[in-house]
Amino acid sequence: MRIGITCYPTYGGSGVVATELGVALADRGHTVHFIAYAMPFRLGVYHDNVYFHEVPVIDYPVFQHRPATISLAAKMAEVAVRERLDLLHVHYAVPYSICARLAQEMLSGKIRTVTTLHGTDITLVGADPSLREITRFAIAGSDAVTAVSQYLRQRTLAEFNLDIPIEVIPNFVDTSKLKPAQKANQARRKHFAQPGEKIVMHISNFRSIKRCSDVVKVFARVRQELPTKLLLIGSGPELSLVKSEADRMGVMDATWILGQQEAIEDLLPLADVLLLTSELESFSLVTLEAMSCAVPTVTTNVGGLSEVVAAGQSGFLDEVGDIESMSKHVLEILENEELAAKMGQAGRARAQQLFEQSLIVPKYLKLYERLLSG
Ligand code: GMT
Repeated sequence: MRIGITCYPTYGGSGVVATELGVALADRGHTVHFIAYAMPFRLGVYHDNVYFHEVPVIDYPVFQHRPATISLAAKMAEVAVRERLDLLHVHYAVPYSICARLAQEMLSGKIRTVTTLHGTDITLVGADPSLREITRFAIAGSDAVTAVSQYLRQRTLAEFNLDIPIEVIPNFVDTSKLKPAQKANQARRKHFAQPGEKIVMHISNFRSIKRCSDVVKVFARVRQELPTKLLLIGSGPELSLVKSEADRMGVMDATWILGQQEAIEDLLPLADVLLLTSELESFSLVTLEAMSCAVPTVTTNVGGLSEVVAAGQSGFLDEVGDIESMSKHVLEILENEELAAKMGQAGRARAQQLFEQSLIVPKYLKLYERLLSG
C-alpha cells in the first residue's frame, strides 16, 4: 500500500505513535509518505520506504496568520497524485482531519481517509465552540475513525453527538526497544542519584492539563521520608512554574531538569517510579513506555489510564490532586523493593501482552485493507 501520514512533528505521543506506525508499515514493505510541517522528531535516521514531504507555508504581509492548514491540504492532494497514494492517515483531528477532507474533495474522492483521535483534539481543542462543528463535520466525513482508548471513543461520540463507528486501536510500544535497565543504564544512574537514593521521574509537555506542580508537591513529601531525586523530562509552558514551585518547596537541589530528550529508552529505565499527575489523559503513552521498561507507575485515575495501568498490579491510580495518596503510593513503591519489582514485571508483561507493536500495527493494516477493498 501507499500511505500518506500526517502528524504533529513536535514532541508528543500522537507524533510518536504516527511515526512508529509509519516506520513499522515501511518495515512490512509498504510505502509511507509523511506529509508534515517538519520532520517528525522520532523519524531521525533514514528508513527504506519512508519519504518526507515538508509543507511550505506562504507568508504575506496581508495575512495576520499564515494559511498553514490550506497549504497542508494542498500538499496532501499534490503528494497523493504524484505518489499514487491509496490513503491518507491523519493523527489528531484538529486540523488534520479537516485538511484530509479538503484534499479528498480536491481529488474528487479518489483517496480514502483515516483519522486517529488522540486526546485533546477531542476533549479540549475540538470541543471549543469555535471548532466544534467543523471538527464534527471532518470526523463524521472521515472514511474511518480510530480512537486510542475506549474512553476517548465514548467521549467523542458523546461530545459531538455522533453515531458513527469508531474503532479503538490502542497506542503501542516496541518492548524490545523500551526495556528494563541494563548495566549501561545503571552506570548512567550514578550521574543523577547517589547510591541508595531513589529516582522519581516525570515526563510530559508541561502544560496545565498535566498539573506539574502536583509532581513537585508529591516529590517534596516523599523526600521528607526518603533520599530521592526528581528527574523532569520534556518542556512546555508550565516548566518555569515547576521550577519556582521546586524552589519554594526547597527541593530544587534534588531536581534534575533535562528538557526534551529524544532517546527516552536510555533514561526511562533509570526511574524507580514514573509519576504522572494529569487532570486528563486519553491514554498516556509515556505510562505505557514506563511499563515496558518495568518501571512502576503512580498516575491519576482519569480518562483512559485505567485501560493502560492494571490498578494495584502494575501501578497505582489516584484521584486528581490527591497529593497525600500519591505520596503514599510513591513511597510504598520506593520503600519496598519486592513490591517495586513485582509491579515492574506486571507492567512489562501487560505491555507485551496487550500493547506490543507487533500486535497493534496489524490492526491498522486490517483497517486499511478493509477500506481499500470497499
Ligand atoms: O492531546 C494532546 O494535547 C497531545 C497528545 C499528543 O500529541 O501527545 O496527547 C494525547 O495523545 C497521546 C497519544 O495518543 C496520549 O497518550 C495522551 O494521553 C493524549 N493526551 C491527553 O489526553 C491529554
